[in-house]
Amino acid sequence: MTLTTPSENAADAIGQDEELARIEVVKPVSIIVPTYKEVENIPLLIERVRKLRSDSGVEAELIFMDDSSCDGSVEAVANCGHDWVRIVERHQDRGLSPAVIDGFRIATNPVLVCMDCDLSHPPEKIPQMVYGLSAGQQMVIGSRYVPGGSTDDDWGFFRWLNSRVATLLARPLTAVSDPMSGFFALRRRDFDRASELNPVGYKIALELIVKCGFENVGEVPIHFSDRVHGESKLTLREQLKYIQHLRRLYLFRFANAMYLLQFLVVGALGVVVNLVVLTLLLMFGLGPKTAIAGGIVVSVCTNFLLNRRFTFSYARDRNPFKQFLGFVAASAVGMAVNFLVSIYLIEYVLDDTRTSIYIASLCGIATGMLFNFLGNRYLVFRKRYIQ
Ligand SMILES: Nc1nc2c(ncn2[C@@H]2O[C@H](COP(=O)(O)OP(=O)(O)O)[C@@H](O)[C@H]2O)c(=O)[nH]1
Ligand SMILES: [Mg+2]
Repeated sequence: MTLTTPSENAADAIGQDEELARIEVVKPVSIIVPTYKEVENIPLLIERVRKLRSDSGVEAELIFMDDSSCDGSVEAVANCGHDWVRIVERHQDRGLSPAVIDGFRIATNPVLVCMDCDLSHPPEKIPQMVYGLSAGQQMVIGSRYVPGGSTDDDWGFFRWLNSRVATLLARPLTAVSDPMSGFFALRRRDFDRASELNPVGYKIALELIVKCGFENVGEVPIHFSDRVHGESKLTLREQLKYIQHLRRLYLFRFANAMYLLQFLVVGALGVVVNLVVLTLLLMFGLGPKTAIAGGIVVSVCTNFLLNRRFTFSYARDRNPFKQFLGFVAASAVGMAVNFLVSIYLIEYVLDDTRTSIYIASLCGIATGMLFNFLGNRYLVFRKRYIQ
């Protein structure tokens, strides 16, 4: 392993000269670059990294993780004439994040860097990022949004807003100002400790921050240049996957609160279903008791399906019929309470006008839902819930 001292430039740029004395090494770096149809950019990035190596003394290997672009990328790397550059052609589990994770796994150096191939991210910032790691930070992000960071002028308002809203949605997970960045560095040993990596879409840095439990994340300002060659692969579909990704990360970080929240949201939808069915049955001339019972039965079924699909989705692979029986058994008390409270209110407290039936039904739903939740919380889904 080759160890070199950090460059003076990096220390100056990060503004922590006094700390330089206690920083001993800049470790060799593995730069992982996910690529898909980037043949024009590959030689340009190799040249930038070659210059970085010779100017800063940082020892770096450069690994392109290519998802079978078949556009001459493999040949471009083979012909570059540097033994510190290689390309891995992937044929399975395609996608940006899986490519980066695979790249980190095969990297040979103790510092891992991820960056785009399109020259949006300046490799010249890598020494400064590695310096941050040496100074104790767990991850260092090349950030557009810290003082000194910037983006090209032709970022339209909607692109800017999109990025900002995405960042805001991640705020409960991390206070980092640019967790959407695809340019970051971390230690290999921290990556190896990450549990259950399961990123969907593009936000691999956010995935690592949450799954590695990073609290000390540094940010280095970068100028984010728009790509000149090739096209962005960030489609609307990829952006929608972000919502799915966020849900998983929130579940990972705030498991118990998230289960409860989802159960309540499903319950609230159940109220709507219950009332719609009740209204329809009354319209068809059925009596209030039958209509209330019908609303309860239908909403219990939809609640089961939604809870199985979302709230307790980890249990989706289990037998649905058995689960339904368990759910019904656990909810039976809730249903009975719902029905009895509604009937009691109509018969003894209110009257049987339409408004009274609605009020009685809502009171029944609220009490029944409480029993329903307790039954599921402490019976059907008990083990996982407590974990
Ligand atoms: N291996 C692999 N790389 C990808 C894939 N999609 C995008 N990339 C690469 O990931 C990096 C970021 O993608 P890009 O299209 O620039 O996204 P943007 O910067 O958000 O517009 C680029 O180097 C792409 O070539 C993919 O499905 N597989
Ligand atoms: Mg890009």
